[in-house]
Parts: sequence; C-alpha cells; structure tokens
Amino acid sequence: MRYSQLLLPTLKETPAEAEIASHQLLLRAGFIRKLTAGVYAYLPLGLRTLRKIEAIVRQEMNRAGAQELLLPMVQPADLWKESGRWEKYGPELLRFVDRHQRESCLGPTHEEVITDLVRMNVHSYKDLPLNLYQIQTKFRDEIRPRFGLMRGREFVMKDGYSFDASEAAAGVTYNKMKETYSRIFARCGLSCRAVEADTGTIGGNFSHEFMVLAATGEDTIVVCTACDYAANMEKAACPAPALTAAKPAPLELERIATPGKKTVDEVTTFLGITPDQLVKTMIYLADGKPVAALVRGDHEVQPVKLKNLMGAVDVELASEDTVRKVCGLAPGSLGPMGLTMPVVADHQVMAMANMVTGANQDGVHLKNVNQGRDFPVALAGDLRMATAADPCPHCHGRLELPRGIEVGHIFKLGTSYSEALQATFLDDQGKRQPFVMGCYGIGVSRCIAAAIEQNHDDNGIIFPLPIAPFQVILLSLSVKDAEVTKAADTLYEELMKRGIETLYDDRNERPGIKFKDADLIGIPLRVMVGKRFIEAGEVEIKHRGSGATEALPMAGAADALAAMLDRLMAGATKG
Ligand code: 9G3
Repeated sequence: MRYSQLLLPTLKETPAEAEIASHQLLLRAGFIRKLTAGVYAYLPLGLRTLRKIEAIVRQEMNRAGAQELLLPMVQPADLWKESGRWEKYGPELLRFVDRHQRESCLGPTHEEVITDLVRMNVHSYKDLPLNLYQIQTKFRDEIRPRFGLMRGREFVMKDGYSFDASEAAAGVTYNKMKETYSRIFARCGLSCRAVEADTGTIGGNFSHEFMVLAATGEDTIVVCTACDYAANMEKAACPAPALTAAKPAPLELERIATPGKKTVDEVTTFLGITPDQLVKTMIYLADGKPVAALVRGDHEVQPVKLKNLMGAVDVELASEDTVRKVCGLAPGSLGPMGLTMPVVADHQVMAMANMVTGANQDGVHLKNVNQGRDFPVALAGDLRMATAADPCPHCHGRLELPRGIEVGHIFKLGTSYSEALQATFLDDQGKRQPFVMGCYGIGVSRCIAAAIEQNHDDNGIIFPLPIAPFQVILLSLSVKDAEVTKAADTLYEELMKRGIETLYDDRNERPGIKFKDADLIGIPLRVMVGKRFIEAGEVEIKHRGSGATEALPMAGAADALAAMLDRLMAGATKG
C-alpha cells in the first residue's frame, strides 16, 4: 500500500475528549473516527488491525471444533419475553418497533437467538457436542460510552455458544474454550490472565474473565504471587477470620461526641483509634428494600457479594436522600443499633468485640458496641473487597491487586436458557433433555484498545507483530533523488512479492515527518532508504518496540527482512 494514496489522517494534537492512551492514539493515528457517542468508523488501518484479530480468533475457534455462523443483529422481542429478559434490562437494551409495530431490539448478545435456532434444528444427542460462534457487531446503549473502543455502544464481539448433552460434557467444552482463549490472546501478543468471575445476571454457575493487565483497566483483579489463583473483585474470596482466641469481655457502652467527624479518617483520628476498631454501616437497597451492611473501617463492601449472600437480583448503594428517609439522618454517624432494617455483617465484623460505631445521631459515636448484646445480625458472610493484606484463599501467599481490561468472558450457562426456551434433544434413552449450554465472548474491537494500552510509548503505538496493520513501513527518505526513489520502489515490489505486508511511505515529506508518523502508527519494522543507501548501498532498519537499529545491504534485503519477520512472528506469541 502506498501512503500517498491511503486514507490515513494522522493528527499532531491529542483530541480533548480522549482521556486514555488507546483512545488518543487510535484517533491521532487515523485508525478510527467517531460518528456519534460510542459509535466509531474504522478507517483502513483500524480495519486491518480488527481483521487481524478476527483472523486469529477464527483460526483458534475453528481449531477447537467450533463452527462459524452469522446471526441477525435485529432481534424479535418475543424471544426475550420467552427467556424473561425483556423486562430485566433497562434502556441499555435498544428497543424499537418496526413498521408493522413489531417490538424488536438491536442485539446486545445472542443467547435467545442461538437457542431458538438450535431448538428448531438440533434434536438428537448424536448431534452433540455443538459449538457455534459468530463475529458480529453488538449494540448496548451505554449511558456514558467513553475511552473510544474500550467502552463503545456499538462494538465487535466474537460470541460463541455451546450445546452439550450433560454437565460433564459441558465442562469439557468449557475447559477447551478456556485453553483456546489463552491461545488467542497469546497469539494477539496480549499478556492476559484468566480470573474466576461471578456469573452475573445471565444465570449459569461458573465463569472466567480474561483480563489484560493495564494501569488504565476499569477492573481491579486479585492475583496471587505464589500460586495461579486469580479472581475478579466480585468473586475473590476473603477468608473468615480464624476464631482462635475467645472474644474479650463486652465493656460498658459509651456515647462519645464526635462533632462534624464523618469519615473513617476523621472519626479514627479524633478518637485515637485505628480503622480496624471501627465498623462502617453502609445502607443498600436489595431488590428495593433497605439493608444495613457492616464492614470493618479498613474494608469496603463488595456489592455483588452482598447480592449473592442475600440472594437478591439487584443491589445498589442507597442515595443520601434514601438514607435520611430510612435512618432519619445523613451518612456520617450511622450505626447498627436500633435499626428497623435487617443488618448483614462481614465475617471480620462478627469476630470483633467492643467496636466503635455511629450512634445513629449526628455527631455522636458509640464505643464498646457488641453484636448480639447491642444489635442483631440477620446474615453474616464474606461481604468485602479483598485487599493486598489478605492471604491468598488457596495458598495463603501474598496477593496483588492489579488493574485489568476485560477482553473475554466465558460462562457455564447450565440449562437456564434451554429450559426457558424448551430447547431439548432426545438422549440415548430416547428421553427429552434440555441442552447444557455455555457461552463465550471476546471483545474483538476492545482487544485493539487493550493491545495499545499495553503497548505504547510517548511516540505512539507499538503494535505486537501478529495484529499490526502492516508488518513493514518502508520510508523513502529523499523522494527528490531519483536513484533513492528507484531503489525504494524496487524494494517495495520485492517485499510485496514475498507477501510482506508493507506500507510504503512515498510521500513528498521531510524525513522527520515520516519518522514521527511511522512511530505514531506503530508498525513493528521500519525500513529506510536514504543517504546510507547512496553511500554504502545499505538500507536501515529500526525495530519500533526495542528501538534497535541495524543496516542491511540492499542486495538480499527483501529475503533478509522476510527471514527476520518469520523469526519475529515465531517469537511474537506471549506465553
Ligand atoms: C442485554 C444488555 C446488555 C448485556 C446483556 C444483555 C451483558 C448480557 C451478558 C452477556 C453474556 C455473554 C454471550 C457472549 C459472552 C457474554 N450485557 N450480558 O446478557 F440485553 Cl442491554 O452478554 N453473552
């Protein structure tokens, strides 16, 4: 491809609305352009990168025995009514009526559609196992799309769905997909961790997220430094304290004036205590009903754990107005005593004695509060976020809490969808059974952003070779010099002949401009034909990642580059 003919509108300035590196660089490098909130056009280089990732996904899914199909993006509401999800989703599900007033939606995911297709066309255990996938544009009407391709409203997902005759067989499929995902992300040059995850609202009983470690990741994960344990914050188990010593005797309750002291810091500093002697009372609405969640002053409530412990469908932190309404005062000195709502306590709180809590009166706290004597607990369990101070739940090793970008998520669905849609097959006894399902997603467009988050510097993107839009960028450094131009043209032809994906920067621009654009776009290998060629008959190479430079004699340069790329491709898969 000749640069002079390419739609590649690079920008010098960083657009104001772009906050993170991948968003800034995708815009500056001319890979994407925003059409409207959270909806992007892929320009030629953006599309080449997208297609590279899709190709790796396709190869590995096919190798795992999955079959590719393409499902519609418009979906009838009836299927969502049958699965019971039509009412469950809010405005994130973009609904519309067509000209015949038929209720429809733009597909955010395709569990119902694929289950309907299978129930109509698959009837026997002999047809199983079946693993179907597509690579397709999804639409989820995010309230605040941001970060470019990281959180768009329209995005490209590979979504796969498996159908097995038994839980055991479904487990085999799940593990095969887990391994396939690890290979896919490694081949994309992404360093990625599979972490245990919650199954969320879509039911099923087990799931793993695939997280690309990056400081700008929206999720925090829990990783053990000593064993392979890894889980996301919603799932990471915090062990109950070993109830070794008996609790100290409960002391006399004391009221203490704490005028204007509201936060953990203010109260503990004022009282001269440490946060682990204080208990925070957080008011949540579980399926709309108020509940008081208690955690130690140095811990945070993990809402999904609270939801799971209470078996609620929806849990959200109560607004300040709601707190005033149900507790009679604003947050700041809330406590568990005398509440009208149920109290749910984290394990660590249950192990405490003579704790400090709010007195449910502005500017007043209580000392020597004891669970049982002073307040009842309806439910106790693991309610909190894990911290780096906690031991690994598996090996008691040290934990780290890196941030990550979720690029994949696989779920064991069980029979939740096949039962809801009566999708059944005849088993080997002639008995009707619901399919045992799994579903497997990869955020293909998000992988572009994740790869850039993980591989960039101040000059621009540093593409991992397997997903780079081109393998080589060939710069002619003195376009006015006929001899140089001729040599560069010839080398370009030679590279193309060898199937090397080459972007030939033949523009009539100063070398400095060409160097800046080459670094910005992030093509792994830069080949320069200039003065060095005239003086010594050599071309210069620069590796975008390491910055290393080397010279090659023009004669045989194309073969040498082909060999270099083969070596780089072989080593490009990150373990
Ligand atoms: C919706 C809307 C948003 C959604 C969903 C449904 C997430 C929804 C979960 C999944 C699960 C898996 C197959 C590929 C892998 C992920 N956001 N999920 O079901 F209506 Cl608006 O999508 N689906």
